[in-house]
Amino acid sequence: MTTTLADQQYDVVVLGAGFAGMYMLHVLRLENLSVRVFERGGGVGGTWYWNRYPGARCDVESVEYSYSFSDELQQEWTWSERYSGQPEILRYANHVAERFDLLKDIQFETEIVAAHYDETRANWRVRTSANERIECQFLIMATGCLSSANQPKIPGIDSFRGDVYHTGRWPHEEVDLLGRRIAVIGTGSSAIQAIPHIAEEAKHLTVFQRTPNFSVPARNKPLQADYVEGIKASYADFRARNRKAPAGLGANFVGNNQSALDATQEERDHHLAKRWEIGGFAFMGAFNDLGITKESNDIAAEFVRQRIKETINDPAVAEKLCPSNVIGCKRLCLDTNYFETYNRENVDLVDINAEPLQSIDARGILTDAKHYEVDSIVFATGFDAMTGTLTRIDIRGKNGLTLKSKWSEGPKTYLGLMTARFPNLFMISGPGSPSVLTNMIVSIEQHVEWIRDCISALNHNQQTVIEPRNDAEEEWVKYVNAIADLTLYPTCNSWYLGANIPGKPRVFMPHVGFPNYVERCDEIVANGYRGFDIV
Ligand code: NA7
Repeated sequence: MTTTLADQQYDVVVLGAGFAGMYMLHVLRLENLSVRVFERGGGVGGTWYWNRYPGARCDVESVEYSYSFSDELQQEWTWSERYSGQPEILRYANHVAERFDLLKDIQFETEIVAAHYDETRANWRVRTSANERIECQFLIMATGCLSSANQPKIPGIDSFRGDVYHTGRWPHEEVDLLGRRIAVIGTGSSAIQAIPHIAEEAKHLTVFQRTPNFSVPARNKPLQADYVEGIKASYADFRARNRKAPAGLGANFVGNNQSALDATQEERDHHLAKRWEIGGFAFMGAFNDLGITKESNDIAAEFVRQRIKETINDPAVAEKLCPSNVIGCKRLCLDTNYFETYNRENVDLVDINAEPLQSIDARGILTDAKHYEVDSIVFATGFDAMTGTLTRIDIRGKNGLTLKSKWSEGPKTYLGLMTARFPNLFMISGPGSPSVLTNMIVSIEQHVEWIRDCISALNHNQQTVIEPRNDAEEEWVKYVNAIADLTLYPTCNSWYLGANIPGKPRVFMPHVGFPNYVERCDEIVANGYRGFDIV
Protein backbone atom coordinates (compact mmCIF):
# COMPACT_ATOMS: atom_id res chain seq x y z
CA MET A 1 0.00 0.00 0.00
CA THR A 2 1.40 3.40 -0.93
CA THR A 3 0.73 6.16 1.53
CA THR A 4 0.99 9.38 -0.45
CA LEU A 5 -2.25 11.28 -0.13
CA ALA A 6 -2.63 11.64 -3.88
CA ASP A 7 -2.35 7.92 -4.47
CA GLN A 8 -3.60 5.67 -1.70
CA GLN A 9 -4.48 2.08 -2.36
CA TYR A 10 -6.54 -0.18 -0.16
CA ASP A 11 -8.17 -3.54 -0.50
CA VAL A 12 -11.39 -1.98 0.70
CA VAL A 13 -12.78 1.53 1.03
CA VAL A 14 -15.82 1.96 3.25
CA LEU A 15 -18.05 5.04 3.11
CA GLY A 16 -19.53 5.96 6.46
CA ALA A 17 -18.57 5.40 10.08
CA GLY A 18 -21.98 4.68 11.54
CA PHE A 19 -22.81 1.30 13.04
CA ALA A 20 -22.45 -0.37 9.61
CA GLY A 21 -19.10 1.18 8.69
CA MET A 22 -17.57 0.57 12.12
CA TYR A 23 -18.43 -3.12 12.19
CA MET A 24 -17.37 -3.54 8.54
CA LEU A 25 -13.97 -2.07 9.36
CA HIS A 26 -13.60 -4.30 12.38
CA VAL A 27 -14.33 -7.57 10.56
CA LEU A 28 -12.30 -6.79 7.45
CA ARG A 29 -9.24 -5.89 9.51
CA LEU A 30 -9.54 -9.30 11.16
CA GLU A 31 -9.26 -10.75 7.63
CA ASN A 32 -5.94 -8.91 7.26
CA LEU A 33 -7.30 -6.62 4.57
CA SER A 34 -6.21 -3.01 4.27
CA VAL A 35 -9.27 -0.86 4.88
CA ARG A 36 -9.91 2.88 4.97
CA VAL A 37 -13.18 4.40 6.14
CA PHE A 38 -14.24 7.86 4.97
CA GLU A 39 -16.81 9.73 7.03
CA ARG A 40 -18.24 13.16 6.28
CA GLY A 41 -19.03 13.85 9.94
CA GLY A 42 -16.52 14.78 12.59
CA GLY A 43 -17.06 11.57 14.58
CA VAL A 44 -18.50 8.07 14.51
CA GLY A 45 -22.17 7.22 14.99
CA GLY A 46 -23.81 8.05 11.64
CA THR A 47 -27.50 8.76 12.26
CA TRP A 48 -26.74 9.36 15.93
CA TYR A 49 -24.00 11.82 15.11
CA TRP A 50 -26.33 14.00 13.00
CA ASN A 51 -29.78 13.61 14.60
CA ARG A 52 -29.16 15.40 17.88
CA TYR A 53 -32.39 17.38 18.01
CA PRO A 54 -34.11 17.75 21.41
CA GLY A 55 -35.73 14.46 22.41
CA ALA A 56 -33.92 12.32 19.78
CA ARG A 57 -34.29 8.74 20.89
CA CYS A 58 -34.20 5.27 19.36
CA ASP A 59 -37.53 3.50 18.79
CA VAL A 60 -35.95 0.04 19.24
CA GLU A 61 -35.21 -1.06 22.80
CA SER A 62 -31.63 -0.43 23.85
CA VAL A 63 -30.86 -4.04 24.86
CA GLU A 64 -31.76 -4.92 21.26
CA TYR A 65 -30.40 -1.87 19.44
CA SER A 66 -26.76 -2.72 20.13
CA TYR A 67 -24.10 -4.95 18.61
CA SER A 68 -24.27 -8.67 19.31
CA PHE A 69 -20.96 -9.68 17.74
CA SER A 70 -18.87 -9.35 20.89
CA ASP A 71 -20.05 -10.89 24.12
CA GLU A 72 -17.44 -8.89 26.06
CA LEU A 73 -18.89 -5.70 24.62
CA GLN A 74 -22.49 -6.57 25.44
CA GLN A 75 -21.52 -7.65 28.95
CA GLU A 76 -19.48 -4.58 29.79
CA TRP A 77 -21.92 -1.98 28.42
CA THR A 78 -25.01 -1.18 30.49
CA TRP A 79 -27.92 0.76 29.00
CA SER A 80 -29.71 3.09 31.34
CA GLU A 81 -33.16 3.36 29.72
CA ARG A 82 -35.62 1.13 27.87
CA TYR A 83 -35.17 3.33 24.77
CA SER A 84 -31.83 5.09 24.59
CA GLY A 85 -31.55 8.76 23.95
CA GLN A 86 -29.21 10.02 21.23
CA PRO A 87 -26.42 11.09 23.64
CA GLU A 88 -26.20 7.61 25.17
CA ILE A 89 -26.16 5.88 21.77
CA LEU A 90 -23.43 8.23 20.59
CA ARG A 91 -21.40 7.44 23.74
CA TYR A 92 -21.84 3.76 22.92
CA ALA A 93 -20.65 4.29 19.32
CA ASN A 94 -17.57 6.12 20.61
CA HIS A 95 -16.95 3.40 23.17
CA VAL A 96 -17.04 0.75 20.41
CA ALA A 97 -14.68 2.81 18.23
CA GLU A 98 -12.17 3.09 21.06
CA ARG A 99 -12.55 -0.44 22.35
CA PHE A 100 -11.84 -1.97 18.94
CA ASP A 101 -9.24 0.67 18.03
CA LEU A 102 -11.19 1.75 14.96
CA LEU A 103 -10.37 5.45 14.88
CA LYS A 104 -6.92 5.07 13.35
CA ASP A 105 -8.47 3.77 10.11
CA ILE A 106 -11.26 6.33 9.82
CA GLN A 107 -10.77 9.64 8.03
CA PHE A 108 -13.34 12.13 9.33
CA GLU A 109 -14.75 15.26 7.71
CA THR A 110 -14.07 13.75 4.33
CA GLU A 111 -16.79 13.18 1.79
CA ILE A 112 -16.42 10.80 -1.12
CA VAL A 113 -17.68 12.76 -4.13
CA ALA A 114 -16.93 10.28 -6.92
CA ALA A 115 -16.26 6.57 -7.38
CA HIS A 116 -15.59 5.24 -10.88
CA TYR A 117 -15.06 1.59 -11.76
CA ASP A 118 -12.00 0.86 -13.88
CA GLU A 119 -12.80 -2.23 -15.92
CA THR A 120 -9.25 -2.75 -17.13
CA ARG A 121 -7.77 -2.86 -13.68
CA ALA A 122 -10.91 -4.23 -12.00
CA ASN A 123 -10.82 -1.67 -9.25
CA TRP A 124 -12.57 1.43 -8.01
CA ARG A 125 -11.10 4.92 -8.28
CA VAL A 126 -12.43 7.10 -5.56
CA ARG A 127 -12.13 10.86 -5.11
CA THR A 128 -12.69 12.79 -1.88
CA SER A 129 -13.97 16.31 -1.34
CA ALA A 130 -10.34 17.30 -0.69
CA ASN A 131 -9.43 15.89 -4.11
CA GLU A 132 -7.54 12.92 -2.70
CA ARG A 133 -7.50 9.98 -5.11
CA ILE A 134 -7.77 6.47 -3.78
CA GLU A 135 -7.87 3.08 -5.47
CA CYS A 136 -9.48 0.01 -3.98
CA GLN A 137 -10.63 -3.41 -5.06
CA PHE A 138 -13.87 -3.32 -3.10
CA LEU A 139 -16.06 -0.34 -2.33
CA ILE A 140 -18.59 -0.64 0.49
CA MET A 141 -21.39 1.84 0.98
CA ALA A 142 -22.17 2.05 4.70
CA THR A 143 -23.90 5.33 4.07
CA GLY A 144 -27.10 4.73 6.04
CA CYS A 145 -30.72 4.75 4.96
CA LEU A 146 -31.69 8.09 6.47
CA SER A 147 -28.67 10.27 5.83
CA SER A 148 -29.74 12.78 3.16
CA ALA A 149 -31.96 15.39 4.76
CA ASN A 150 -35.09 16.40 2.85
CA GLN A 151 -35.20 20.19 2.85
CA PRO A 152 -38.38 21.36 1.08
CA LYS A 153 -37.86 24.26 -1.30
CA ILE A 154 -40.33 26.73 0.13
CA PRO A 155 -40.17 30.05 -1.75
CA GLY A 156 -38.41 32.80 0.16
CA ILE A 157 -36.62 30.58 2.66
CA ASP A 158 -33.33 32.37 2.07
CA SER A 159 -34.86 35.67 3.09
CA PHE A 160 -35.76 34.44 6.59
CA ARG A 161 -33.83 36.44 9.21
CA GLY A 162 -34.20 33.95 12.04
CA ASP A 163 -32.56 30.56 12.58
CA VAL A 164 -33.34 27.57 10.37
CA TYR A 165 -32.72 24.01 11.57
CA HIS A 166 -33.28 20.52 10.21
CA THR A 167 -33.72 17.70 12.74
CA GLY A 168 -31.43 15.48 10.66
CA ARG A 169 -28.61 18.06 10.62
CA TRP A 170 -28.98 19.51 14.08
CA PRO A 171 -26.13 21.85 15.12
CA HIS A 172 -23.41 20.49 17.39
CA GLU A 173 -23.31 23.62 19.47
CA GLU A 174 -26.04 24.45 21.98
CA VAL A 175 -29.28 25.64 20.33
CA ASP A 176 -31.07 28.17 22.45
CA LEU A 177 -34.83 27.83 21.98
CA LEU A 178 -35.72 29.44 25.30
CA GLY A 179 -38.40 32.10 25.06
CA ARG A 180 -38.49 31.97 21.25
CA ARG A 181 -41.34 31.72 18.81
CA ILE A 182 -40.69 28.48 16.96
CA ALA A 183 -42.23 26.84 13.91
CA VAL A 184 -41.89 23.10 13.38
CA ILE A 185 -42.69 21.85 9.87
CA GLY A 186 -43.52 18.14 9.68
CA THR A 187 -45.09 15.67 12.09
CA GLY A 188 -43.11 12.46 11.50
CA SER A 189 -41.14 10.51 14.04
CA SER A 190 -38.50 13.22 14.57
CA ALA A 191 -41.09 15.96 15.10
CA ILE A 192 -43.14 13.75 17.42
CA GLN A 193 -40.05 13.28 19.60
CA ALA A 194 -38.90 16.90 19.41
CA ILE A 195 -42.19 18.78 19.81
CA PRO A 196 -42.77 18.06 23.55
CA HIS A 197 -39.23 19.26 24.33
CA ILE A 198 -39.39 22.34 22.11
CA ALA A 199 -42.78 23.28 23.58
CA GLU A 200 -41.28 23.39 27.07
CA GLU A 201 -38.60 25.84 26.00
CA ALA A 202 -40.42 27.96 23.46
CA LYS A 203 -42.40 31.08 24.11
CA HIS A 204 -44.73 29.83 21.40
CA LEU A 205 -44.66 26.79 19.14
CA THR A 206 -46.59 26.50 15.89
CA VAL A 207 -46.63 23.04 14.31
CA PHE A 208 -47.29 22.86 10.57
CA GLN A 209 -48.79 19.46 9.81
CA ARG A 210 -49.27 17.93 6.36
CA THR A 211 -50.31 14.42 7.43
CA PRO A 212 -51.17 13.39 10.99
CA ASN A 213 -49.26 10.33 12.14
CA PHE A 214 -50.11 7.34 14.26
CA SER A 215 -48.11 7.33 17.46
CA VAL A 216 -48.26 5.01 20.46
CA PRO A 217 -46.75 5.60 23.89
CA ALA A 218 -43.11 4.55 24.17
CA ARG A 219 -43.44 4.01 27.93
CA ASN A 220 -39.76 4.72 28.22
CA LYS A 221 -38.33 4.11 31.69
CA PRO A 222 -35.04 3.57 33.49
CA LEU A 223 -33.89 -0.04 33.23
CA GLN A 224 -33.81 -2.00 36.47
CA ALA A 225 -30.54 -3.73 37.33
CA ASP A 226 -32.17 -7.17 37.67
CA TYR A 227 -33.79 -6.87 34.22
CA VAL A 228 -30.45 -5.94 32.63
CA GLU A 229 -28.69 -8.78 34.46
CA GLY A 230 -31.35 -11.21 33.23
CA ILE A 231 -30.82 -10.12 29.61
CA LYS A 232 -27.05 -10.28 29.97
CA ALA A 233 -27.19 -13.74 31.49
CA SER A 234 -28.90 -15.10 28.37
CA TYR A 235 -27.82 -12.60 25.75
CA ALA A 236 -26.94 -15.19 23.10
CA ASP A 237 -30.39 -16.75 23.31
CA PHE A 238 -32.10 -13.33 23.38
CA ARG A 239 -30.24 -12.21 20.26
CA ALA A 240 -31.00 -15.48 18.49
CA ARG A 241 -34.71 -15.14 19.24
CA ASN A 242 -34.68 -11.57 17.94
CA ARG A 243 -33.04 -12.71 14.72
CA LYS A 244 -35.91 -15.15 14.24
CA ALA A 245 -38.53 -12.42 14.75
CA PRO A 246 -40.03 -10.89 11.56
CA ALA A 247 -38.41 -7.49 12.14
CA GLY A 248 -35.36 -8.71 14.06
CA LEU A 249 -36.71 -7.25 17.30
CA GLY A 250 -39.27 -7.64 20.05
CA ALA A 251 -38.60 -11.30 20.94
CA ASN A 252 -39.83 -10.67 24.47
CA PHE A 253 -43.26 -9.58 23.26
CA VAL A 254 -44.86 -12.57 21.63
CA GLY A 255 -47.55 -11.56 19.14
CA ASN A 256 -51.14 -12.64 19.58
CA ASN A 257 -51.70 -15.22 16.84
CA GLN A 258 -55.31 -14.31 16.18
CA SER A 259 -57.02 -12.21 13.53
CA ALA A 260 -58.70 -9.08 14.84
CA LEU A 261 -61.69 -10.11 12.73
CA ASP A 262 -62.09 -13.36 14.70
CA ALA A 263 -62.00 -11.57 18.04
CA THR A 264 -64.99 -10.37 20.03
CA GLN A 265 -65.21 -6.68 20.90
CA GLU A 266 -64.01 -7.48 24.46
CA GLU A 267 -61.02 -9.43 23.11
CA ARG A 268 -60.16 -6.59 20.74
CA ASP A 269 -60.26 -4.02 23.52
CA HIS A 270 -58.31 -6.29 25.82
CA HIS A 271 -55.43 -7.03 23.43
CA LEU A 272 -55.12 -3.50 22.10
CA ALA A 273 -55.30 -1.93 25.59
CA LYS A 274 -52.78 -4.42 26.96
CA ARG A 275 -50.26 -3.54 24.29
CA TRP A 276 -51.01 0.17 24.52
CA GLU A 277 -49.91 -0.16 28.15
CA ILE A 278 -46.77 -2.14 27.25
CA GLY A 279 -45.80 0.63 24.84
CA GLY A 280 -43.72 0.58 21.66
CA PHE A 281 -43.95 -1.59 18.56
CA ALA A 282 -45.53 -4.40 20.64
CA PHE A 283 -48.80 -2.65 19.74
CA MET A 284 -48.71 -4.04 16.19
CA GLY A 285 -48.59 -7.58 17.62
CA ALA A 286 -52.04 -7.24 19.20
CA PHE A 287 -53.38 -9.33 16.29
CA ASN A 288 -51.69 -11.32 13.57
CA ASP A 289 -53.14 -9.50 10.57
CA LEU A 290 -52.80 -5.78 11.34
CA GLY A 291 -50.19 -5.45 8.61
CA ILE A 292 -52.11 -7.33 5.95
CA THR A 293 -55.88 -7.00 6.41
CA LYS A 294 -57.39 -3.56 6.07
CA GLU A 295 -60.48 -4.36 8.17
CA SER A 296 -58.30 -5.58 11.05
CA ASN A 297 -56.02 -2.62 10.69
CA ASP A 298 -59.07 -0.29 10.86
CA ILE A 299 -59.87 -1.72 14.29
CA ALA A 300 -56.42 -0.93 15.68
CA ALA A 301 -56.39 2.47 13.95
CA GLU A 302 -59.73 3.40 15.50
CA PHE A 303 -58.46 2.35 18.93
CA VAL A 304 -55.56 4.83 18.58
CA ARG A 305 -57.84 7.59 17.29
CA GLN A 306 -60.00 7.15 20.38
CA ARG A 307 -56.93 7.51 22.63
CA ILE A 308 -55.97 10.71 20.77
CA LYS A 309 -59.47 12.13 21.22
CA GLU A 310 -59.43 11.27 24.94
CA THR A 311 -56.11 13.05 25.37
CA ILE A 312 -56.74 16.33 23.56
CA ASN A 313 -58.93 18.91 25.28
CA ASP A 314 -60.02 20.74 22.11
CA PRO A 315 -62.08 18.43 19.83
CA ALA A 316 -61.18 20.47 16.73
CA VAL A 317 -57.45 20.01 17.43
CA ALA A 318 -58.01 16.31 18.17
CA GLU A 319 -59.76 15.91 14.84
CA LYS A 320 -56.79 17.40 13.00
CA LEU A 321 -54.39 15.07 14.83
CA CYS A 322 -56.33 11.90 14.00
CA PRO A 323 -54.74 10.01 11.12
CA SER A 324 -57.11 8.53 8.58
CA ASN A 325 -54.75 6.12 6.85
CA VAL A 326 -53.49 2.64 7.70
CA ILE A 327 -51.67 2.25 11.03
CA GLY A 328 -48.10 0.97 10.57
CA CYS A 329 -48.14 1.79 6.86
CA LYS A 330 -45.80 4.67 7.58
CA ARG A 331 -43.38 3.73 10.32
CA LEU A 332 -45.30 3.75 13.59
CA CYS A 333 -44.11 6.56 15.87
CA LEU A 334 -43.42 6.11 19.58
CA ASP A 335 -43.86 9.14 21.78
CA THR A 336 -43.66 10.56 25.24
CA ASN A 337 -46.38 13.19 25.79
CA TYR A 338 -46.71 14.12 22.12
CA PHE A 339 -50.49 14.49 21.99
CA GLU A 340 -50.60 16.01 25.51
CA THR A 341 -48.38 18.82 24.23
CA TYR A 342 -51.26 20.18 22.13
CA ASN A 343 -53.14 20.99 25.36
CA ARG A 344 -50.50 23.58 26.24
CA GLU A 345 -51.41 27.24 25.94
CA ASN A 346 -48.24 27.99 23.98
CA VAL A 347 -48.78 25.39 21.22
CA ASP A 348 -50.82 25.73 18.02
CA LEU A 349 -51.41 23.26 15.21
CA VAL A 350 -51.79 24.39 11.60
CA ASP A 351 -53.20 21.96 9.04
CA ILE A 352 -51.39 22.91 5.85
CA ASN A 353 -53.92 21.09 3.74
CA ALA A 354 -56.54 23.58 4.90
CA GLU A 355 -54.17 26.54 4.64
CA PRO A 356 -51.27 25.61 2.32
CA LEU A 357 -47.79 26.99 2.93
CA GLN A 358 -47.22 29.86 0.54
CA SER A 359 -43.79 31.20 1.32
CA ILE A 360 -41.30 32.23 3.95
CA ASP A 361 -40.27 35.84 4.37
CA ALA A 362 -37.86 37.68 6.65
CA ARG A 363 -40.14 37.40 9.68
CA GLY A 364 -41.94 34.11 9.34
CA ILE A 365 -44.23 31.79 7.42
CA LEU A 366 -47.09 32.78 5.16
CA THR A 367 -49.96 30.37 4.53
CA ASP A 368 -53.12 30.91 2.47
CA ALA A 369 -54.82 32.08 5.67
CA LYS A 370 -52.30 34.18 7.60
CA HIS A 371 -48.75 35.20 8.41
CA TYR A 372 -47.05 33.42 11.36
CA GLU A 373 -44.26 35.51 12.83
CA VAL A 374 -41.50 33.27 14.24
CA ASP A 375 -37.88 33.50 15.43
CA SER A 376 -36.79 30.01 14.35
CA ILE A 377 -37.98 27.38 11.88
CA VAL A 378 -37.32 23.69 12.52
CA PHE A 379 -37.68 21.45 9.47
CA ALA A 380 -38.60 17.96 10.68
CA THR A 381 -39.21 16.96 7.10
CA GLY A 382 -37.35 13.68 6.97
CA PHE A 383 -34.96 12.25 4.43
CA ASP A 384 -34.47 11.22 0.84
CA ALA A 385 -34.44 7.73 2.27
CA MET A 386 -32.49 4.66 1.18
CA THR A 387 -31.27 6.00 -2.17
CA GLY A 388 -30.64 9.74 -1.65
CA THR A 389 -27.11 9.43 -0.32
CA LEU A 390 -26.09 6.83 -2.90
CA THR A 391 -27.35 8.69 -5.96
CA ARG A 392 -25.88 12.01 -4.77
CA ILE A 393 -22.37 10.58 -5.20
CA ASP A 394 -21.00 10.37 -8.75
CA ILE A 395 -20.84 6.56 -8.85
CA ARG A 396 -20.06 5.06 -12.27
CA GLY A 397 -19.92 1.38 -13.05
CA LYS A 398 -19.13 -0.46 -16.28
CA ASN A 399 -19.05 1.68 -19.44
CA GLY A 400 -19.40 4.79 -17.33
CA LEU A 401 -23.01 3.96 -16.36
CA THR A 402 -24.03 6.21 -13.46
CA LEU A 403 -25.91 4.76 -10.52
CA LYS A 404 -28.24 7.73 -10.65
CA SER A 405 -29.29 6.96 -14.22
CA LYS A 406 -29.51 3.23 -13.60
CA TRP A 407 -31.88 3.90 -10.70
CA SER A 408 -33.86 6.67 -12.40
CA GLU A 409 -37.00 4.53 -12.32
CA GLY A 410 -36.30 3.18 -8.84
CA PRO A 411 -33.45 1.30 -7.21
CA LYS A 412 -32.54 -2.10 -8.65
CA THR A 413 -30.41 -4.44 -6.59
CA TYR A 414 -29.81 -8.10 -5.97
CA LEU A 415 -30.47 -8.86 -2.29
CA GLY A 416 -30.09 -5.15 -1.54
CA LEU A 417 -26.37 -5.95 -1.39
CA MET A 418 -25.13 -5.32 -4.92
CA THR A 419 -26.34 -3.86 -8.21
CA ALA A 420 -25.60 -5.21 -11.70
CA ARG A 421 -22.91 -3.43 -13.76
CA PHE A 422 -21.27 -2.11 -10.59
CA PRO A 423 -18.82 -4.92 -9.77
CA ASN A 424 -17.29 -5.18 -6.30
CA LEU A 425 -19.59 -2.46 -4.98
CA PHE A 426 -21.48 -3.56 -1.88
CA MET A 427 -24.24 -1.78 -0.03
CA ILE A 428 -24.97 -2.35 3.64
CA SER A 429 -28.74 -2.27 4.17
CA GLY A 430 -29.33 -1.17 0.58
CA PRO A 431 -32.75 -0.90 -1.08
CA GLY A 432 -34.15 -4.39 -1.59
CA SER A 433 -32.97 -5.59 1.83
CA PRO A 434 -34.98 -5.57 5.08
CA SER A 435 -33.01 -2.61 6.57
CA VAL A 436 -35.48 0.04 7.75
CA LEU A 437 -38.26 -2.47 8.42
CA THR A 438 -36.07 -4.15 11.02
CA ASN A 439 -33.85 -3.49 13.96
CA MET A 440 -31.11 -1.81 11.91
CA ILE A 441 -28.26 -3.25 13.92
CA VAL A 442 -29.46 -6.81 13.38
CA SER A 443 -29.68 -6.16 9.63
CA ILE A 444 -26.30 -4.42 9.61
CA GLU A 445 -24.57 -7.32 11.33
CA GLN A 446 -26.04 -9.82 8.86
CA HIS A 447 -24.97 -7.73 5.84
CA VAL A 448 -21.50 -7.02 7.17
CA GLU A 449 -20.88 -10.71 7.83
CA TRP A 450 -22.27 -11.68 4.41
CA ILE A 451 -19.95 -9.17 2.67
CA ARG A 452 -16.96 -10.30 4.75
CA ASP A 453 -17.63 -13.95 3.87
CA CYS A 454 -18.07 -13.06 0.21
CA ILE A 455 -14.77 -11.14 0.00
CA SER A 456 -12.92 -13.81 1.89
CA ALA A 457 -14.37 -16.56 -0.36
CA LEU A 458 -13.24 -14.61 -3.43
CA ASN A 459 -9.76 -14.16 -2.01
CA HIS A 460 -9.59 -17.78 -0.96
CA ASN A 461 -10.50 -18.92 -4.49
CA GLN A 462 -8.20 -16.34 -6.09
CA GLN A 463 -11.17 -14.64 -7.70
CA THR A 464 -11.22 -10.89 -7.99
CA VAL A 465 -14.56 -9.66 -9.29
CA ILE A 466 -18.18 -10.31 -8.29
CA GLU A 467 -21.23 -8.79 -9.91
CA PRO A 468 -24.92 -9.71 -9.85
CA ARG A 469 -26.50 -10.86 -13.09
CA ASN A 470 -29.23 -8.72 -14.66
CA ASP A 471 -31.79 -11.53 -14.65
CA ALA A 472 -31.17 -12.29 -10.96
CA GLU A 473 -31.58 -8.62 -10.15
CA GLU A 474 -34.80 -8.22 -12.17
CA GLU A 475 -36.23 -11.25 -10.41
CA TRP A 476 -35.22 -9.92 -7.00
CA VAL A 477 -36.87 -6.54 -7.58
CA LYS A 478 -40.09 -8.31 -8.60
CA TYR A 479 -39.88 -10.60 -5.58
CA VAL A 480 -39.42 -7.68 -3.14
CA ASN A 481 -42.41 -5.91 -4.63
CA ALA A 482 -44.52 -9.07 -4.68
CA ILE A 483 -43.97 -9.56 -0.93
CA ALA A 484 -44.75 -5.91 -0.23
CA ASP A 485 -47.97 -6.24 -2.27
CA LEU A 486 -49.17 -8.92 0.15
CA THR A 487 -49.10 -6.28 2.89
CA LEU A 488 -50.71 -2.89 3.47
CA TYR A 489 -47.35 -1.09 3.13
CA PRO A 490 -47.85 0.14 -0.45
CA THR A 491 -51.22 1.75 0.40
CA CYS A 492 -49.96 5.07 1.76
CA ASN A 493 -47.51 7.82 0.82
CA SER A 494 -44.54 6.77 2.92
CA TRP A 495 -40.82 7.33 2.53
CA TYR A 496 -40.53 3.54 2.08
CA LEU A 497 -42.07 4.28 -1.34
CA GLY A 498 -40.11 7.47 -1.95
CA ALA A 499 -43.44 9.31 -1.83
CA ASN A 500 -42.10 12.11 0.41
CA ILE A 501 -39.69 13.38 -2.24
CA PRO A 502 -41.19 15.28 -5.20
CA GLY A 503 -40.37 13.44 -8.44
CA LYS A 504 -38.94 10.31 -6.79
CA PRO A 505 -40.23 7.12 -8.49
CA ARG A 506 -42.85 5.31 -6.45
CA VAL A 507 -41.23 1.96 -5.71
CA PHE A 508 -41.43 0.05 -2.43
CA MET A 509 -37.77 -0.17 -1.42
CA PRO A 510 -37.28 -2.43 1.63
CA HIS A 511 -37.73 -6.21 1.71
CA VAL A 512 -40.50 -7.23 4.13
CA GLY A 513 -39.29 -9.76 6.71
CA PHE A 514 -35.89 -10.55 8.15
CA PRO A 515 -35.69 -14.34 8.74
CA ASN A 516 -37.01 -15.20 5.26
CA TYR A 517 -34.47 -12.79 3.76
CA VAL A 518 -31.56 -14.34 5.66
CA GLU A 519 -32.63 -17.78 4.47
CA ARG A 520 -32.54 -16.53 0.86
CA CYS A 521 -29.08 -14.99 1.31
CA ASP A 522 -27.71 -18.19 2.86
CA GLU A 523 -29.28 -20.40 0.23
CA ILE A 524 -27.79 -18.29 -2.59
CA VAL A 525 -24.32 -18.62 -1.04
CA ALA A 526 -24.80 -22.37 -0.52
CA ASN A 527 -25.57 -22.61 -4.23
CA GLY A 528 -22.26 -21.09 -5.25
CA TYR A 529 -23.42 -17.46 -5.13
CA ARG A 530 -26.29 -18.18 -7.48
CA GLY A 531 -27.21 -15.12 -9.55
CA PHE A 532 -23.72 -13.62 -9.37
CA ASP A 533 -21.02 -13.66 -12.03
CA ILE A 534 -17.65 -14.27 -10.44
CA VAL A 535 -14.38 -13.84 -12.31
P1 NA7 B 1 -40.56 11.46 8.21
O1 NA7 B 1 -41.13 10.34 8.94
O2 NA7 B 1 -40.36 11.34 6.74
O3 NA7 B 1 -41.48 12.73 8.51
C1 NA7 B 1 -41.34 13.92 7.80
C2 NA7 B 1 -42.50 14.82 8.08
O4 NA7 B 1 -42.35 16.03 7.33
C3 NA7 B 1 -43.84 14.23 7.66
O5 NA7 B 1 -44.81 14.66 8.57
C4 NA7 B 1 -44.05 14.85 6.29
O6 NA7 B 1 -45.38 14.91 5.89
C5 NA7 B 1 -43.50 16.23 6.52
N1 NA7 B 1 -43.08 16.88 5.28
C6 NA7 B 1 -42.20 16.43 4.37
N2 NA7 B 1 -42.07 17.31 3.36
C7 NA7 B 1 -42.91 18.34 3.65
C8 NA7 B 1 -43.23 19.55 2.99
N3 NA7 B 1 -42.69 19.87 1.80
N4 NA7 B 1 -44.12 20.36 3.58
C9 NA7 B 1 -44.67 20.03 4.77
N5 NA7 B 1 -44.43 18.90 5.43
C10 NA7 B 1 -43.55 18.06 4.88
O7 NA7 B 1 -39.14 11.89 8.80
P2 NA7 B 1 -38.65 11.83 10.30
O8 NA7 B 1 -37.33 12.49 10.37
O9 NA7 B 1 -39.69 12.31 11.23
O10 NA7 B 1 -38.49 10.30 10.57
C11 NA7 B 1 -37.72 9.48 9.69
C12 NA7 B 1 -37.42 8.18 10.33
O11 NA7 B 1 -36.44 8.37 11.34
C13 NA7 B 1 -38.55 7.53 11.06
O12 NA7 B 1 -39.41 6.81 10.27
C14 NA7 B 1 -37.83 6.64 12.05
O13 NA7 B 1 -37.40 5.48 11.37
C15 NA7 B 1 -36.63 7.44 12.41
P3 NA7 B 1 -46.04 13.70 5.02
O14 NA7 B 1 -46.28 12.60 6.02
O15 NA7 B 1 -45.01 13.30 3.98
O16 NA7 B 1 -47.26 14.28 4.44
